[in-house]
Amino acid sequence: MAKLEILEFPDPRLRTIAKPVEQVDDKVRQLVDDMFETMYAAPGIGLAATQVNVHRRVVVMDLSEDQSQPMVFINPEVEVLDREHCSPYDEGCLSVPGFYETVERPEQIRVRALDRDGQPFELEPEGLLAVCIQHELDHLNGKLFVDYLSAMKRQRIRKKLEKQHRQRA
Ligand code: QAP
Ligand code: CO
Repeated sequence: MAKLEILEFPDPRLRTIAKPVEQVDDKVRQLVDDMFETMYAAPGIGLAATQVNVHRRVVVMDLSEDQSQPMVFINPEVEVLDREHCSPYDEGCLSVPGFYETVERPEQIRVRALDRDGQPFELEPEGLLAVCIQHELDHLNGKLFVDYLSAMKRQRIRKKLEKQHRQRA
């Protein structure tokens, strides 16, 4: 197991579009394990491979309080079942540390993905699960929750994070 480095906004590598996983093999399962270790250490509730600079379509999530509900989504696809009904949620992101902003997303979705054994499964998630999987799928497409905010809010967040990165260097 290894903890991986998390890329932070506005790192241009976060804009990479991830490629599908062709075969769910031990190498992919190793990545999944390392992503869980990284996410639990943070701590966070969701992490996409893009955020650890691996540009493959892999997402891990755990919404429980006690690391008891690990979920793996390989090559996830989201189908919006009702475009009209969106719900607001205060989102954060391990790649945008310290910032939470309200984002509206469709609440009725269906998710199809492969699990860590390469078996296909389907979900109709609700609430935070539905929000989180859409947030993570966005990462695989090079999109961040700050992209839904006004240019002014996004710029303010970018400036603050750039300043932190300069101070760290
Ligand atoms: C995505 O985000 C998410 O700012 C997962 O300082 C979050 O795990 C989807 C975190 C909320 C929907 C709603 C953020 C940790 C973790 C921070 C995370 C921070 C430390 C974020
Ligand atoms: Co995120």
